[in-house]
Amino acid sequence: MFNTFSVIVIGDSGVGKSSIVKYLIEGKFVKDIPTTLQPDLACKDVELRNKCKVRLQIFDAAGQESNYGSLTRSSCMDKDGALIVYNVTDRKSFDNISKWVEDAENYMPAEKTIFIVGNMIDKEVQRISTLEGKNKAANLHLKYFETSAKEGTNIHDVFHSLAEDIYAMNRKRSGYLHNRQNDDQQHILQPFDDSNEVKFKSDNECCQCCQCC
Ligand SMILES: Nc1nc2c(ncn2[C@@H]2O[C@H](COP(=O)(O)OP(=O)(O)OP(=O)(O)O)[C@@H](O)[C@H]2O)c(=O)[nH]1
Ligand SMILES: [Mg+2]
Repeated sequence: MFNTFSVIVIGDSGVGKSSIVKYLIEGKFVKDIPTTLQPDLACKDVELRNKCKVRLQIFDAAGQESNYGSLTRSSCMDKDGALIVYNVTDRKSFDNISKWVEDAENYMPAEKTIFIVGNMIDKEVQRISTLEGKNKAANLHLKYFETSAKEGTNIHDVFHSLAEDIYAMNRKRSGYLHNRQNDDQQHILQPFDDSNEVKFKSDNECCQCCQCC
């Protein structure tokens, strides 16, 4: 049995959300992706440091439709994690990060993992500095990553780290629930499955829930 983590990629339109997800799935930069009008679902299996395998269900949100304020409770309520993406050469998308975080805080479950991602670091134009990005993320108490979907920089790392942190968060919660369960002598929740025995049947094993694998 796999642990499946559901994550959402949000941020202003055009910051590269779909390109990041495409690179993760296809291993290459796909040019001229049309703007996302309906949220897309992709799936990626990730092996954690402890060899446990988890499945990421990745919702690539439509930046245009889900402009901050219109991200809905239903699109966020069951998510374990979120990547909030901005374009390092677009100040407006950077300024809007706090609004996306506010939406995520409002609509996602209390237990969640959110990363800030500055994308398009390959661009050779004046950009928002790494320090400024890091400071903003630190003020929001969130981890910060920089990526290039064009060159593939840090794309796998960011999803891998997200999976690791969600896993750690779930283990912590599971431990807490176990303690409560012992105290209360009643069943509260199935323990989180952290078995190292979990293995893929094949590299291409599919979740049957998306178009991508
Ligand atoms: N140079 C460069 N261009 C990028 C990068 N990521 C995306 N792009 C380009 O930026 C444009 C927008 O990328 P998308 O992936 O469609 O952006 P999006 O955030 O999904 O946009 P919406 O679907 O409208 O919300 C496209 O022309 C991409 O080719 C990157 O890392 N570097
Ligand atoms: Mg898109």
